[in-house]
Amino acid sequence: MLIVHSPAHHGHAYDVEIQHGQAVPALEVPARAQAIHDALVATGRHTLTPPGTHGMAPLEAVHDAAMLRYLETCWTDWVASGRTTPIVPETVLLHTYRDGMGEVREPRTPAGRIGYWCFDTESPIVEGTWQATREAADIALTAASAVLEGAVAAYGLCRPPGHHAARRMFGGYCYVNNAAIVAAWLVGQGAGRVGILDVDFHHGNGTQQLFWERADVPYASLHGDPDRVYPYFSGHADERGGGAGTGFTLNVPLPAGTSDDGYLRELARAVDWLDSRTDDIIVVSLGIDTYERDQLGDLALTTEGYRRCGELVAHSGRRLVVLQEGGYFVPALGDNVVAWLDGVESVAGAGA
Ligand code: Q9C
Ligand code: ZN
Repeated sequence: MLIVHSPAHHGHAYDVEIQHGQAVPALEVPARAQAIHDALVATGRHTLTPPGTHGMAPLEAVHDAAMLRYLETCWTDWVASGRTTPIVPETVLLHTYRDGMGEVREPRTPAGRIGYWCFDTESPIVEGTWQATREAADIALTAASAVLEGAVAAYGLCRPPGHHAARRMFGGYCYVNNAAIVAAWLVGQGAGRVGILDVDFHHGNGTQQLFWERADVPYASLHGDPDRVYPYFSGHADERGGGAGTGFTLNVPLPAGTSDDGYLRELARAVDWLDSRTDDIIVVSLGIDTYERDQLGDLALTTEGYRRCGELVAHSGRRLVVLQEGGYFVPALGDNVVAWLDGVESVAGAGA
């Protein structure tokens, strides 16, 4: 299978993140993508390629131009304001902040601006964040181009991940939404209705928001129940889309401890749902944080389970753009991604 990757993600690195008010060792680390890369190379069965450049237009099609400008320039402004530590918000804008007081304005100072755009304390920005973010989007678009040009499947080793980034808000280790950028771009290229299957442990709030009112990009997500886990505010089963997109969002919240058989049953339902609303291509937001040993998730998938997942998704007969999202138990990440893609190839053929 074609694997698109870039070393640019190594520049997006910081030591700690703030979880529940505590500084803890960063979980979204370069070693994640390195481990996946090394495992894919070790199979000797995949073709690795660097991303091509696609410019800003595909990003601007889904994100607010002012947010993209912020991401591009914030590190320089932060350093000019005398700070050198990773950018993490002190204040975060709540929707209730200006109740009865009119519109909010984007703050002018770097310390104020971050809390206008970023919704949590776990997504630091450092010097190399923008370059890594740009290249992750280019990785996703390069994988999508290959599929558009005829490949049955391609995998983008995106880091940072993307599915928590919304039109004008980012967080959850995500800065721009790689899967959404690709789906919108594919629609624009004439691919018809493009489905998104999100199997990261966390609900893809950003992706859901971006396509909430669209019938041409159906969105299906399996995730830990937001009544229990991050991102808390979205991903309930009664969220089904709005306006022209009513009925084109499917949320499947899962109980803690869900293991391979239970997960695969729900996955089969979600793939059928998506299949009947998609013309040709499915974009997969592949999170491996559903793994039994993942410290952010509480589901219990196994490496063999991931192989079965890949197989089941490939049985849809849809062409697949598979993009990396989360997954934090580094020692098993490589094996698990290899297993998922093996599952795809066992159905779609080794040339997939
Ligand atoms: N103590 C992705 O997997 N933080 N993002 C949970 C629990 C979740 C994860 C904190 C961070 C988002 C792409
Ligand atoms: Zn996740």
